[in-house]
Amino acid sequence: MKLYSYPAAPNPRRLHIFMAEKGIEMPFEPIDLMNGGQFAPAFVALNPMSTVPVLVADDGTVLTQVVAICDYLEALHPERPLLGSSALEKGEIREWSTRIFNEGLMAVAEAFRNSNPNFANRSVPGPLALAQEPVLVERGLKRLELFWSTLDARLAGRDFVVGNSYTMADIDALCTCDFARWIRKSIPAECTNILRWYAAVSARPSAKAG
Ligand SMILES: N[C@@H](CCC(=O)N[C@@H](CS)C(=O)NCC(=O)O)C(=O)O
Repeated sequence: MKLYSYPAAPNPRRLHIFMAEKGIEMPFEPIDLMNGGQFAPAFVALNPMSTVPVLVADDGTVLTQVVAICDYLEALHPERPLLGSSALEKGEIREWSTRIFNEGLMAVAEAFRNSNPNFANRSVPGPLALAQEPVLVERGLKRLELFWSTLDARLAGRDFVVGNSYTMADIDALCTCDFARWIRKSIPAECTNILRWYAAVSARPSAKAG
């Protein structure tokens, strides 16, 4: 098994925190996103979408999605479940992970990739050279405002996004909060539930991954 990654980027970081929580280690090859490593021919042959993380299983199967890699690793290492134990827990964690990804992380990504000069003509990951659209910065920021209020309401009276223990939903929310700093947005002062939760989850040793 081998992992190709750039742990500081928000999507790979979701996986690295997941692995740190479960104590999983594996051979690792860094792909330097800052210097075009994702477009090197050998990596494109592995993942034509030029995104990280990528996991190559022992039989050569290639997984390119954080959720797919986490599903696979959770099945191999069921101890300390991060994707739920009961049927309903699994559903609720996937519900919140997906919402946090779509409504939070993608909102930040939309604002970031359409404004940062280093991403000119790279407003979406992958081989398409798509120009930045200022209107998408505005849209991403509006979506982020809604995300803050959604997450704050969810965390009222709760220590974790789902259930009574730390799960993938917390990992996704933590990575989204930290990614928001890349567009100089921090958790709003009025979101006291998020701030309380963030202080606790960011103090976990696994938060240093990525
Ligand atoms: N859907 C993929 C998204 C992965 C993704 O977008 N990764 C970003 C880093 S956060 C990437 O590889 N970007 C390459 C680029 O910007 O060229 C997943 O969930 O794993």
